[in-house]
Amino acid sequence: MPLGRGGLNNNGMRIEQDQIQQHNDKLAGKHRKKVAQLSNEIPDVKKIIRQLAAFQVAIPSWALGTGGTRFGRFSGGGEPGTLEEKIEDVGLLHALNQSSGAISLHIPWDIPTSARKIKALAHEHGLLFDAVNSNTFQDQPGQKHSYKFGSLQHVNEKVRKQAIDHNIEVIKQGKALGSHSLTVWLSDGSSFPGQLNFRKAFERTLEGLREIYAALPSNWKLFVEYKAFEPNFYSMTVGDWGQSLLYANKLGPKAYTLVDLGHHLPNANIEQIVSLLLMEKKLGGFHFNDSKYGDDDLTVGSINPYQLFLIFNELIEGMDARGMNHATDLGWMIDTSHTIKDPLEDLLQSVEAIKIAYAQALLVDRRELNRAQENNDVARAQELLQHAYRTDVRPLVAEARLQSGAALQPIELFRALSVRKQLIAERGVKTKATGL
Ligand code: PSV
Ligand code: MN
Repeated sequence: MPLGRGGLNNNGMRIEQDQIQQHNDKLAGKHRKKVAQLSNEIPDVKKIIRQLAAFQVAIPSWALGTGGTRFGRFSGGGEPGTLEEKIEDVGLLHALNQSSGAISLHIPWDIPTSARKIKALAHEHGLLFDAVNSNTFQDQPGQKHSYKFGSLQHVNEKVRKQAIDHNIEVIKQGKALGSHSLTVWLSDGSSFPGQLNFRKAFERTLEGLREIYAALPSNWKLFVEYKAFEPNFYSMTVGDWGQSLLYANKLGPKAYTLVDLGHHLPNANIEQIVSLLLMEKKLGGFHFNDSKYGDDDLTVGSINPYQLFLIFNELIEGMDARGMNHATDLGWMIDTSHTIKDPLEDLLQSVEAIKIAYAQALLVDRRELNRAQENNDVARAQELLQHAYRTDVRPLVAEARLQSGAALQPIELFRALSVRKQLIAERGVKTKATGL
């Protein structure tokens, strides 16, 4: 397909409105029929489409390059080598789906040389900065003290101080960009029984988090992310939602638990965790991904879309019970790492899966479900949930995109415009995005 306007310019690749328009015009006829059909079946379709259009998911800067495993890495070419290029990539995603209006940065992988210029560039692409992430799980070149035996939990006060200072520096960077939250994920823990005094490790970590918390601006949130195992294999100092909630409660009202879907032991009931964290007013946000075995970092919805739907079902139930705004009151972020797909296609799929699950959960007849629950009508409750889950809501998600000026079929357009080919022409075949 010829590029028409758009393509490469001085600020990198852009997708122009007329290219989206041409694409949509071709698909509009069939699309409209599907929306009309659903509108007959679903009450208040317009409201659902409005809610879908408002729902934005932040893209992690570290998912824009090809991820690797400890066995190797297969680069895909045209990866963003600079923060500017990462913003350009998220700009492309957002132009295609108008649903990825924010980027989540990882410091020091993404330190801006000029916050003002980076902010202006993001603004040009219609992007905001979501949570900034600190990194005390790797040693950086020239770093004075090693994190080999942990950071905030470390037995040596100097290591702890270094980790605290780093987090305070990340808050500073985030402030300059207009971010409003800090995500702290600690790889701290132990790999062998006897290595660590659990209580002391907890207390040291809490003490460090207290100092970081004290440095937060008044309108910021601190997200405490937990993970069951890896890189430590015997204990993790923030290993589950109970531990995260302990820290968040002890820290104060600006501290919350962050749920990364891949950070649980097999078969954990994540939807129940979500429901109870919401009840406690301590759910801060999400890292969406999918997995079969552990922290697989796979495309959202690729393995277990029903679980994703059940999580959104609890989210809506709990958020509505507390009068929360679905779009803005929690941090919605993706945390995936693609090893064999084109990262941009993969992220488009992830955002789509999230919005599908959200739309399906919006369809659940809450009054009827409540009645079924109160009457111990188990079969009816299951019917209600699965009726919503089995509804093909893709036309509604597409309609929300259409009304927002995005593409009816983002991946199709991404391919038709040969976006990856152009990025390779711009950046080269052998590129490597910063990150793991
Ligand atoms: C750790 O596995 C994690 O989920 C944390 O969110 C990190 O910030 C991210 O992945 C990237 O390593
Ligand atoms: Mn995560």
